[in-house]
Amino acid sequence: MRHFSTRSVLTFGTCLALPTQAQEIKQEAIQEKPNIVLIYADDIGYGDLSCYGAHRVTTPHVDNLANNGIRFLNAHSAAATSTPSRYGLFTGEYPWRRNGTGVARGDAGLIIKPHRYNVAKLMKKAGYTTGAVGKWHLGIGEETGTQNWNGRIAPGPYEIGFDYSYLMAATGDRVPCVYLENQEVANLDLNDPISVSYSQNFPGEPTGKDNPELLTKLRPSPNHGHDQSIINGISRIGYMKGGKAALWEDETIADSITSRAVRFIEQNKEKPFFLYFGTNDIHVPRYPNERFRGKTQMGHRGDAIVQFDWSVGEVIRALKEAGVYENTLIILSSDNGPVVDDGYADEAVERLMDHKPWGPYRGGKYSMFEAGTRVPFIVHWPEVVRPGISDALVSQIDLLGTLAALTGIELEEEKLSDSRNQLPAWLGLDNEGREYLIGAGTSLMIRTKDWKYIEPNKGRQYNMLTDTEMGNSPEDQLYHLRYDRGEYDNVAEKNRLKVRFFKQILEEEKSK
Ligand code: NG6
Ligand code: CA
Repeated sequence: MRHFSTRSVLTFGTCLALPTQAQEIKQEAIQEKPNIVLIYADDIGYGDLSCYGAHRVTTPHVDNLANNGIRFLNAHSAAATSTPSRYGLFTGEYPWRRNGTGVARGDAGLIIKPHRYNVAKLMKKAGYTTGAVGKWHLGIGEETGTQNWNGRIAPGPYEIGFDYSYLMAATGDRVPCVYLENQEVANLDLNDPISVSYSQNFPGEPTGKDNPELLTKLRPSPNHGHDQSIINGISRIGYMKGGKAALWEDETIADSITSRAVRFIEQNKEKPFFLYFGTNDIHVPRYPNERFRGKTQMGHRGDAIVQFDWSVGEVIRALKEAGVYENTLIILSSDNGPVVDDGYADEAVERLMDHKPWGPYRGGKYSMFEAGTRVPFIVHWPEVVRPGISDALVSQIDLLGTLAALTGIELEEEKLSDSRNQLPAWLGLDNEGREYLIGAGTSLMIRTKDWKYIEPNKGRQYNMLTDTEMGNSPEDQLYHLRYDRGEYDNVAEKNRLKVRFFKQILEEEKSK
């Protein structure tokens, strides 16, 4: 492993002091305003990519970014599920500070309020054209359940700073199963209007529960719900009616959203742009395109990883064709850790073999243990970043502070919230990163580079449905991650002082 010995100094607003001979070029690159592309995977675990050790699936495009950028070993999403992670990613505020940031329904109102400072607003201020493509899962419209899906829905991504959007409102398994382009349902026939409900079915509409014979593509796993409206032969969470011409087909979601991401790059290549590209892969229902079927021996889950890698390759190709690849900062990560059975009988469990989606870590999606939030994280910027591996403690919560530093915008503390400038670490010039990072599940936890403390709580310790060890315990839990990355040896009893110290920091953070 290459360790970076030089801690760089950062000067806001003017330039980066980089300790290399190529200093001038790099400063020029920064002053030129690099394009920024944030590729945000869904449910891809620490061990799901070949550059992170997977050998049952090959991800050449992602690996290429890793090999020519910085691959982080200790990087975290803000939470172990999607909505809170995305909330933290964009706002820089720990999601546990804010009610209403849990996994959002498909008809949730906009969760990031228009007055809230966030990454899109920052990038606009810095003179960028901003785009959001793919999975959103941050709500849209004023209030939950009040949207009229047959007109423009606001507030939404535009009101918080995105010039362009092409989005799935929530998740692949939640209605409405349509794309929203600039906050209007794409391809909608107004003679066949859309209605959505999360409380009751519409008379005469089939459901997975009552009409299992109509489930032609996937069935829900027993006791996992997912048995409401049937769209494209797959039953979902929530009820919807109408909008037939606008419905997505699961097997072409990657194609649809990737083509919009590519088009955004082509159309904006002349001026600096910020693109958030949230993939649907590898969230359930996993139903990859025929082109990717059988590319792994692991069935849909493995093939969806290959499909994700293809999407990454298309974005890279578009950047190259637009002539902006060299001066584009690409950040690739995932919203939370992996889950194998997340509610559809897609054979992910049966065909997993010796693949380890969670890498060497305990837990997974939903968990307070490491695999819940320790995710792949790659920073690639040919003009500036020297390839390497970093074990700095980095967090997606720092996107706001880091991009503010990069674009030379000074933010007041109130706007920064919990976000910090971690540009030196993200560019591979500082191998320490954050002093600590606070996460949450049923209770709070604090992680330093080497240690982790989880507050006692009464949450269930094991989720049988998803086969996840949740990391909850009525006792204090303290793990020395450097020697015990699997979190099996709780050393809280032997280190009462340390526990007290961590508790104190948590109390201070809670009271902020
Ligand atoms: C859960 C869903 C799961 C997934 C998750 C959100 C059930 C039983 N499970 O409630 O399938 O949709 O929510 O995943 O309904 S996330 O990655 O978007 O956070
Ligand atoms: Ca997710």
